[in-house]
Amino acid sequence: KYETHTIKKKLKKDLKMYRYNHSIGVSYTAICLAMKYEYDLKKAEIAGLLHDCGKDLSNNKKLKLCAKNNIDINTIEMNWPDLLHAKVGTVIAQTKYKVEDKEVLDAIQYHTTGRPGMTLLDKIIYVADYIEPNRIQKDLEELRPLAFIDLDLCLIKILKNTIDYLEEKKRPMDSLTKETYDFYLDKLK
Ligand code: DGI
Ligand code: FE
Ligand code: FE
Ligand code: FE
Repeated sequence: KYETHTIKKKLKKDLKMYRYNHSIGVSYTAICLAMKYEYDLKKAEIAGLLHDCGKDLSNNKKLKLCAKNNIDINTIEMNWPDLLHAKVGTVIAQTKYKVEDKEVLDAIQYHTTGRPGMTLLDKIIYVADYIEPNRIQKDLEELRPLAFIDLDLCLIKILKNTIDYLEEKKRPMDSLTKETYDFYLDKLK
């Protein structure tokens, strides 16, 4: 297992500078949410740092890495390989960053689509990814404080924004994105 300063040093070489800065932002935001919701700070920090560790590989390399590691690729991912950076991230987190913790690996795997029945760490990383300080969307004034008041409500609002965005851009939707939204909307009622 690596110390976080070692992880950061390696990560800086794997990512473009802006994405490295984003990852640091997600990491500290995840730590803050872990403080509020009483989760393991170290695990939140590591998941935040590594959630996008597979993102700056070429799409070709992403597809190859999945093939080599027997990772299922659905049709949406085949047509939109950027979605694969989450699954690819779990492979790199295990091989290069020596992460073994299942909760950390799951949080990386589901950080883009979410999943029904998300763990607390899944939610922390999903939300931190969207609200971290380097992000500039206009809905953040509402969502940043909300994350520290009602994590599930914040999660649903981010899912809704994401789905609206995908529809507007006519991008293919992964079934998990929709299933996650339906699952949490149902829980809200
Ligand atoms: O990697 P980041 O940019 O930090 O964040 P992310 O991994 O959460 O990716 C966000 C992007 O992923 C955003 O532009 C919306 C997109 N996305 C989320 N769910 C889906 C999706 N894109 C497609 N095509 N289909 C989805 O279901
Ligand atoms: Fe990502
Ligand atoms: Fe996200
Ligand atoms: Fe991210």
